[in-house]
Amino acid sequence: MAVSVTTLLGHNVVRSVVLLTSLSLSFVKTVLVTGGAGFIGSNLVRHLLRTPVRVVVLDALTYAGNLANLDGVIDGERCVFVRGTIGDRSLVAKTVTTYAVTHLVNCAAESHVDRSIHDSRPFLETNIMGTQVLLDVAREMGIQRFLQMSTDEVYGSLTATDEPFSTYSPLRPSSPYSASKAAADMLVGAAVHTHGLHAIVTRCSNNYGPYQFPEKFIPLMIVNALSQGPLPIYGDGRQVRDWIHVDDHCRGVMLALEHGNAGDVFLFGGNAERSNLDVVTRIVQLTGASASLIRHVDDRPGHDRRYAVNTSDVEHTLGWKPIIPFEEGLEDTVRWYAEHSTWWQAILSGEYRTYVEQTYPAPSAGQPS
Ligand code: NAD
Ligand code: TDX
Repeated sequence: MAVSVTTLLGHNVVRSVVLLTSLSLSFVKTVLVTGGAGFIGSNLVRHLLRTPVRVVVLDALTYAGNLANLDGVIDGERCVFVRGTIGDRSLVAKTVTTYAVTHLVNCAAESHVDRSIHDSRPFLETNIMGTQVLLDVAREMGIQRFLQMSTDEVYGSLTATDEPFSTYSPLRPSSPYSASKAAADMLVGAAVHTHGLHAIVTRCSNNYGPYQFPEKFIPLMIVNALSQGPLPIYGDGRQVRDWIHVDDHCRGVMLALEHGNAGDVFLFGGNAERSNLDVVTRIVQLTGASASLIRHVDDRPGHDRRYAVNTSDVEHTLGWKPIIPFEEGLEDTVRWYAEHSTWWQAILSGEYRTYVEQTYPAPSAGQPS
């Protein structure tokens, strides 16, 4: 086993494999977190490691995947890293076998709406085809629980007077990103219905917190405000998002993984609807930047006006509710970015890519990638 993985994954991983083949029996649960080097995935890995499980991270390290998000976490024993894409069936199957994976949480995705408008192909490949590969392998290898991390954006856009989304809302995705996520959700449903896979879908509103890639609204605004850069607001800035701290989301995902029944859909939100203008104004105050940095720019094509989530279902079924008030979470997040400028400066300069390629070279041509 270790020999064939050597050729695929390189020496760091092989050391982990050798160590872990002897350790594998001592872990009751081994959770495979795909996309675990991204924003939510890396936060979830930290949450999981506070419980008695082993975690395996499988991540392609796209532009959004950053090993610095897992600094001090990967130890080759309780937390193992494998570089590769969820679209590579043989790699996924090998990873599941090697580490005796029992649970799978799929956080791997192309996640930025604006990028999906420019080029939808990677979204279809990873979010749809990649998810199907994971479902197939999970079924073939008898994985006990599969959790698909999805988004409230699958429900489309609300008007100011609409009721918040609930699990009964119809799927009406409006961007290539949200359409790809809705397609994946339906494939998960099909795997439950047709093959009896124990799979769960979680749909969450807009996350914020540490390690979020600074292309998304809140980290982009914080980073630009801290460096006196422009703060681009799409259109009139009156669009509304429901913001949830990533820690609240991760707590919900852990509960759903443990207590969810096959076919369940859980909807998480922060009960914190704010307009984009309100959020950027608060970030300007917290960073001490000048409000003159705020610039209205062209609107996003097809821009969803409002998202809002009814969380009463999960309060009953999982006993979960968001506990981090938005104002407090935003203040903590601004502080985190101010104290971790080396993290985001390495991203802005592209320096982290060099580190990624040196540490975990991508599988070369001829090998499965
Ligand atoms: P992210 O873009 O920060 O991270 C995605 C991670 O997936 C990266 O580490 C990337 O390298 C990895 N990845 C991409 N393609 C891959 C592939 N083919 N194989 C393996 N790894 C791959 O995204 P995020 O914000 O952490 O979102 C995680 C999940 O949560 C996504 O499914 C997203 O749709 C969903 N979600 C996000 C939010 C949000 O506000 N960020 C809200 C609700 C749901
Ligand atoms: O520069 C900007 N200016 C701006 O006005 C950016 C990047 C965004 N915006 C607006 C667009 C949205 O109304 O801010 C809002 C939030 O934008 P994003 O951070 O791109 O998030 P959104 O499009 O709402 O989608 C996010 O939430 C749901 C995540 O990116 C998805 O992965 C998740 O599923």
